[in-house]
Amino acid sequence: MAAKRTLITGITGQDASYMAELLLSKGYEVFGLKRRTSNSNTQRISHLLDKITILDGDMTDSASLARAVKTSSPDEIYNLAAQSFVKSSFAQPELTAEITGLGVTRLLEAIRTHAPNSRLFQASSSEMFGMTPPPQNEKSPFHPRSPYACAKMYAYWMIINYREAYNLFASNGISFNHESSRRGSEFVTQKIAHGVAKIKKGLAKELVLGNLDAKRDWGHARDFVEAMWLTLQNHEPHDYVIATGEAHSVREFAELAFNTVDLDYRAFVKIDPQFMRPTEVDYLCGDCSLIKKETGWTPKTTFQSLVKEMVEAAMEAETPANPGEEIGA
Ligand code: NAP
Ligand code: F7E
Repeated sequence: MAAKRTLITGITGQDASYMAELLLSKGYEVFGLKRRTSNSNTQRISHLLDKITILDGDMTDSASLARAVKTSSPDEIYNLAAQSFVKSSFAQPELTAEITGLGVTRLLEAIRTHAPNSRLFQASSSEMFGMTPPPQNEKSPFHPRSPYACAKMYAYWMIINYREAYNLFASNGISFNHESSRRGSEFVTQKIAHGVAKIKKGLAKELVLGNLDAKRDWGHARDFVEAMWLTLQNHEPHDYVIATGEAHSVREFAELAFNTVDLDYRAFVKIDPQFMRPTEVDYLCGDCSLIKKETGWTPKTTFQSLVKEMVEAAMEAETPANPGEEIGA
């Protein structure tokens, strides 16, 4: 039997790096959509570059998406591209809508024209629940609290609309936060992990954060891409919440991360309102019983081992000769 073919958008991102590893291990032929950048940004997939085919394209450019879909002729498509940083979406709401929202419509049109029998996974977000109290599941109402979440809402409904209107096999995975040592440096978990490592090694004196009371349901990206793959192996397209079912505050994350290297976070963490958001999402905790029941998926990584893994990786990466980037955002 011929190998299955897949197109992954956002191939330079955290999730795509794990998704490409997973699909290669299953024998897929992998194509990755990458936008042009002035500097190389393929660090997360450098170990995979001789095994996958990179296609040039941008979520804001319909023709490039159509070409990518036509060239890859995929059985499965994982749309992991987005302007994914919530805080930046307040500064760049229109760009976020273009990439994270309208980009999905462009991709759906390319699929409808060139690969109508393929299966599409859309990376929807728990941010869409926003103000809705936990536990959040597939039946919970949405109340987005950022331009990012609004863009994801638009994309979510376009997936459902194209499924109903054109019979496309298109599914939303409503993922809660998932992290790893490959997480972007501005997200709070990675900012804390590297802040801890810098302080422990004498490369920084403090770590400046925003709202320590926000609660998130944090899982591991490696576990979450498995749920994404399982979502597309269903007989029918279906939207699922992907989560661990356990929430912790930013404060708890910081406390545990500092404890990992025998430090007390209270001595080093400072608060600066510049890291707060105009509208915050206070408490996300997913109820993932449906995907567990229907696909057998279950998250494997505990909160404690996630924090430990991220701090240990940061300790290895941060050296006086290579002090990493300034931690902003
Ligand atoms: P990420 O690390 O920020 O990766 C995003 C990817 O999208 C990068 O490869 C980025 O390319 C690419 N991209 C951005 N703008 C683009 C454009 N105009 N055209 C083409 N590609 C573009 O995000 P992630 O954490 O892997 O998340 C993957 C997806 O899941 C995203 O859609 C995100 O919104 C969603 N999601 C993530 C989480 C989470 O906790 N990680 C939770 C829920 C949903 P560059 O490298 O060039 O910037
Ligand atoms: O913030 C608080 C911040 O930026 C988490 C994306 O993958 O998950 C992610 O979005 C919490 C927020 O992730 C700092 O206010 C405190 O309450 O790591 P974050 P996020 O906004 O939850 C969802 C599901 C996605 O879909 C997104 O794509 O931490 N916080 N102090 C801080 N956050 C940051 N970044 N920096 C701080 O200094």
